Amino acid sequence: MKLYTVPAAPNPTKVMLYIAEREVSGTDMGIEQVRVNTLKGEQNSPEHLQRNPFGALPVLELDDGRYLSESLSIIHFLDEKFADNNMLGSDPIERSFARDLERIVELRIAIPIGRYVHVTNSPFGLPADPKAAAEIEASLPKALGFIEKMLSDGRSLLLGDSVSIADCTLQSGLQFARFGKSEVISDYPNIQAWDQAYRARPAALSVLKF
Ligand SMILES: N[C@@H](CCC(=O)N[C@@H](CS)C(=O)NCC(=O)O)C(=O)O
Repeated sequence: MKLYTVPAAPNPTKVMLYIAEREVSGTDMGIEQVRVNTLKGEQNSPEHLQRNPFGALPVLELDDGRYLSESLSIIHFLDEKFADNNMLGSDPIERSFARDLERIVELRIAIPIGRYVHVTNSPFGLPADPKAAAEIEASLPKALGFIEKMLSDGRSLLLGDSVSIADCTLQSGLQFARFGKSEVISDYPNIQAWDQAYRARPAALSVLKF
């Protein structure tokens, strides 16, 4: 299989962190990672549009030549395909809580951070939009406060002591904030501590660039 991806972008990073975490814990998925340079617009090349007509990353090319083009679908596919020692586990309740928190983190933190970077300091050179930036600044504290409170019991990772897909997604969003020089967690000491600890993990060290 091949993963078409790009460093620093949140959705590709989420999948790269998931794969790296699984590799560190002993699962070699044999996935070749192929870089598509979004700063050069390669995601809109005819070659990539044939993989994903929406011109986005990541894309997982299966061995039969078909493509999965949504980051979470890719993670769920890999977690089911390589089920031994998988990240989501087999308990329906634990799996559901991990998925639930991942959705909260992506929809309420990672996606708004992605938009925030693009309206304040876009790597694609998009025009600044102070009104949109202010709206996102106003919306983020509710979700960040929720995570801050969750971490206040001293747990090392978002769902306890085992890494989850929510950790991968939160770090992918926070890396993009660092890439875009957006300070989003300075008022949240528990999230800062989580961030430092997560970034020291071997999987994170092998994936993160910022
Ligand atoms: N819902 C998709 C979103 C994919 C997406 O928007 N990827 C971004 C990078 S984080 C991208 O490829 N952007 C390039 C572009 O929009 O031109 C997923 O979760 O994979």
